[in-house]
Amino acid sequence: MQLERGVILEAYRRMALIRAFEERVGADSMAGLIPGFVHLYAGEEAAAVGVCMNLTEKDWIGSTHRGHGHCIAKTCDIEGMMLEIHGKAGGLCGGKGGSMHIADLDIGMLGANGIVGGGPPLAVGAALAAKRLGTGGVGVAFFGDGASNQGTVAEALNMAVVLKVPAVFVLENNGYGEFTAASYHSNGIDLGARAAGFGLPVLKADGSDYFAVHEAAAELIDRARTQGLPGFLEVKVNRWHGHFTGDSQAYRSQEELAAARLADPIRLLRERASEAGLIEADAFDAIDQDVAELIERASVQAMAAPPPALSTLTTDVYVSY
Ligand SMILES: Cc1ncc(C[n+]2csc(CCOP(=O)(O)OP(=O)(O)O)c2C)c(N)n1
Ligand SMILES: [Mg+2]
Repeated sequence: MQLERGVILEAYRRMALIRAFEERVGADSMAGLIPGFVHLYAGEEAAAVGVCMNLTEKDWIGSTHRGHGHCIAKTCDIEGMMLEIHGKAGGLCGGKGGSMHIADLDIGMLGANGIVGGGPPLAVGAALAAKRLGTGGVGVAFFGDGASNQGTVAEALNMAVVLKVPAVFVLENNGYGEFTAASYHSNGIDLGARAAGFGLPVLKADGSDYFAVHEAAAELIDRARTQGLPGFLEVKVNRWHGHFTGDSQAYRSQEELAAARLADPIRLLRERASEAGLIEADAFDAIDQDVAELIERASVQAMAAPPPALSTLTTDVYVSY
């Protein structure tokens, strides 16, 4: 572990923010206070943060329907996200997108995405733009094991290799596509091997281990940035909640759910940093306190905020270039 104290604290802050955000949004969704579907990212925090701590605002990410964690890891504004999820004016997309369509192009967040497998082609496009414009930026796509069966993903992997663009594909393998286990939907095969078949270098990391994800992602992102070449990272993660809030997960055993909770990426980061004598408990506790206050404020504010004005109904429908 060679990371600096400040980097680890920032990683912890982003992971703690994701966890608290998701627990609050989950509770509010179950109470019927949030319109539309909500897919929670809790348990997978080290994946988004381990990757995004290697990125800057000139880099782009494409996300998924389970996108809140990616947004927070890429430093989207928390209050703007909460307003957006509640469908309120002042939300990051004017309150018209909701949970699955949070985007912030100013900081390289191309958007959560209701289209499974929609992120990888966007990231290839962003990587191609970065190459042509010479920005030094990288395009990163997050997608799931279920998405890896989509043709769009295969096409994106192939195009990234053929066009030699700085794209990094991050497969978040949580073992399920909705309610169907990967053992059935992909016959349990090694999904990273598919990417190797397209000629991409493939790394794998334990998605509960922030340090492992950060290190593997750093290698691929650095290669993309300096050599302009694509790479593929598979992280094994645990989905703590159901596919969406309200899914009772009757198709998973109690033992499996308990094991998923044991591999808590936030607790593991804390323990590793404490054992290494790098960070004392007080510093983590202070972050937890800040995070709790921010999430409470954002949630209360979002619930009290007005919806978008009727006069804006037909704006934001098409992009003006
Ligand atoms: C093109 C498309 N097909 C199907 C769906 C319905 N759908 C939503 S999420 C999902 C499963 C995605 O599984 P995975 O990619 O593993 O992501 P996870 O939910 O596990 O994060 C499906 C099939 C969709 N949204 N878009
Ligand atoms: Mg999945």
